[in-house]
Amino acid sequence: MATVTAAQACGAPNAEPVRPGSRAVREAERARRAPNAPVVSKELLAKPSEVDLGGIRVPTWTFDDRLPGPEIRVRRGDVLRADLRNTVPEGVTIHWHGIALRNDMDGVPAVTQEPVAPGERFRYEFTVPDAGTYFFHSHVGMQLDRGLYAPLIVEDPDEPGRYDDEVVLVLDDWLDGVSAGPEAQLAELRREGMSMGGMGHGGTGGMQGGEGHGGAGGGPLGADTGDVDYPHYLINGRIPSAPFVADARPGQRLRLRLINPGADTAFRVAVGGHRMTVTHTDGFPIEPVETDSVLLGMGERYDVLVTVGDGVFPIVASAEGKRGQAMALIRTGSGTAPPATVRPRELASRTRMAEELRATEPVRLRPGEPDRTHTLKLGMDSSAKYRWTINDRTFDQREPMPIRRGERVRLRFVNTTMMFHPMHLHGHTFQLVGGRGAGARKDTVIVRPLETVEVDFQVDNPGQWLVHCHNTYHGESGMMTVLSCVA
Ligand SMILES: [Cu+2]
Repeated sequence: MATVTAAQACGAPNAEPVRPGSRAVREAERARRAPNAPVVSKELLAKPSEVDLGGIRVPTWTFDDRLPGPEIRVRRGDVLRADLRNTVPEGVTIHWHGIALRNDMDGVPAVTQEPVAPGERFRYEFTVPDAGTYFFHSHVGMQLDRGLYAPLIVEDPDEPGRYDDEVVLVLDDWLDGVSAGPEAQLAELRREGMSMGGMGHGGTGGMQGGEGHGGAGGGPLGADTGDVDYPHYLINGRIPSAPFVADARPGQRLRLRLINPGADTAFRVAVGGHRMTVTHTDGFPIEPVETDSVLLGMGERYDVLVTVGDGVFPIVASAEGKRGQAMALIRTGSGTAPPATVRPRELASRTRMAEELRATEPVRLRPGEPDRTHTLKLGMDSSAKYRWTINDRTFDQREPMPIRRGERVRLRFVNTTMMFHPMHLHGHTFQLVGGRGAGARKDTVIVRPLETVEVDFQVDNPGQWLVHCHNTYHGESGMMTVLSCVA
């Protein structure tokens, strides 16, 4: 079948796609970089490893033998130089999730680079323009559902610092080395189809129940929240019976940086006995709101402030609509640790969704109408067992969608399926449209069953940019496409 180029799709015969290796990409990087920008160097070794989940040892693939991989911490404006050496038996890339970086460092196979072959090295080097909570992960195949992920924290030198200390909490759904590995799990879904594979019982969901919020019953994400029934859920690589513990002092104000690199699980997070104040989502600040819990789709991040009491408190990340949970502890004084199955009452009340949030004034897009709108119909091919599509096409059949530098582009995600899809855009941070205007700035947005969500962004970063469902099983089964900058 003939490939349709972005230029043809655009209808302008002289419009050429801006390639990752093009001069426009190099010049955009030069414009971002301050003359004496500090360089932060990091070596990353992708390797087969055995990790301890808390009494359960499992073989998997890691960065530097750790789960999560080693945290990288830089300041806004720094240059991050990360030298990847790959010793796992498949090609690996690193995607710097949420960072508006130069296109040739974005780590997307078939779009921005070839996977780094076993035994090979690759140097990622780019300016980090925005502060916030991010993470990095391999973007090859099902590797995100192994251990190839780690937090990336970008500090803001000018931030007023309205907190005493911070805790990075990385959530995950885990099966690698326990039950079937991710490739076998995907093969089973393709063999059995969604209704029989994985969750296998129609996804009874609704454990949190009765919010009347979503389009398909159950909790706010609908009745069917996932395809895979995981044996374990983790916070910072630990199961609830041997949890990660954060030590603090009573009365301290903690900034919790919540990151969901899970492959097929949304997490509802609450701190027992505490309310939280949400301050950021996907790295960018919002007008603070109080809540009992936040809900993170795959690929999303939330920063919340908690003023901790005296004692030992659970941070529970409940697998939304599934059985099971992850747990960590905050310990500020004496007290008995709660059991691994503790269900803080904060989980039961209504959670905050992204569309209720407003960007702070400095990070809002200027009010205005889009120059161009692309509709992305999220679908499932009912004639195939497990085939997820955007505009009726899988990734290998994609028709890149043209965008032009300087344009304001609207993406309209139309979900025609009965599952939610956390849609992630590379290279840009969009703004949610609707509500009271000035929606949150994000790079990943939950699109609930049968729902339409619109987001706007300013095309200010030239290149070829992936947009895809961050459910790894959906993405790998076709639900990815490319926004193609044309010049
Ligand atoms: Cu999806």
